[in-house]
Amino acid sequence: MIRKPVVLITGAGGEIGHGLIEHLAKAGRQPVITLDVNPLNPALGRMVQREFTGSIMDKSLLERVLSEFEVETVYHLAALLSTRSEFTPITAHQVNVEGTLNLLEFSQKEAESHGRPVTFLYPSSIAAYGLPDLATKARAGKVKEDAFNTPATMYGANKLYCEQLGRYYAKFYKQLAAEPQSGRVDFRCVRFPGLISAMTVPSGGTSDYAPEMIHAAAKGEPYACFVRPDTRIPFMAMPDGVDALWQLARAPNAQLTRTAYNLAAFNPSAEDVRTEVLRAFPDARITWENDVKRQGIVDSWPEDVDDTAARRDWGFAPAYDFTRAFRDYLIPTIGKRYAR
Ligand code: AKB
Repeated sequence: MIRKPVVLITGAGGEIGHGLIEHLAKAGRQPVITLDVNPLNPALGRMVQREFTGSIMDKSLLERVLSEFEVETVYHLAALLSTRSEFTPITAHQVNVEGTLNLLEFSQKEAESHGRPVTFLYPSSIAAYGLPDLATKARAGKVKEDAFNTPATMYGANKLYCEQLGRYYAKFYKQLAAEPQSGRVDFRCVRFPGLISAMTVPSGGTSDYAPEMIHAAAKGEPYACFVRPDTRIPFMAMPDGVDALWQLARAPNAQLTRTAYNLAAFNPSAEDVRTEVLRAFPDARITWENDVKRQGIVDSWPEDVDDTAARRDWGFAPAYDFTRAFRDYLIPTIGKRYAR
């Protein structure tokens, strides 16, 4: 049987998956296959060559994918986000860590069977950082990749560890074996800020207050923001997030000096987001109702990150700053979405 070269997206029905499937379908370079616990919405499903409905924990399903397809690139997006992971830490570990290990091992086997490295794209997060208090956060400013790697959440710990697992597969896998085994998984990772999409509302994250505020206003619903007005963390418009993954996937390996890269775009306070939402939707009803526990998580994330390495190594350059993200992407697209 001749297996077909494809791109595999796990967690394809999630926020990033939506944008990525559309992006890859438009680029039209390689067929896409997907794996998600839920069926894709039919419009997305039509853009992919094959849709597997199932879990990344199901090794026999991964074997089936391996037997039918030559996977050359993996976008491993499936994960439980930070808020949800705090309620179910063991499940979070299973999905976020054991699931990622399954996908890394799957990629190693794919590469061994077709004889070329598998490019493995992994979205990590600013949750990989853990700043001890607000004074340190203010002093730290733009945090570099190797500083403050002391996450305060299960999700952050899972992401940081999986970054290391990916690096192990890329550089040291079975280093004592007679034949070198590493390098078959070409692991590349970005630490995403909070992502804001006009098309989907996130679920289970702690940076969700910004997208929730915008979507609620567009739907004409009231919104009680669970963080303080002065809360500040990095955010990014979804098209830039999708572009970044796609760009990193295509960068020549020799140019990459790291396996995990910070990405920065804009870092408004929650009050800045509210002000911009009110400019577009003057009748929006946005109030403040602090959730001290979720606030603690957001306070442990940096207020900004240093993305010099991504800009230098593979030309990362986000198209949307705060104002453009709202005026050219979020407001026009969201308006159309809820007008339907
Ligand atoms: C979350 O809030 O858990 C995510 C993230 C910052 O990675 N959006």
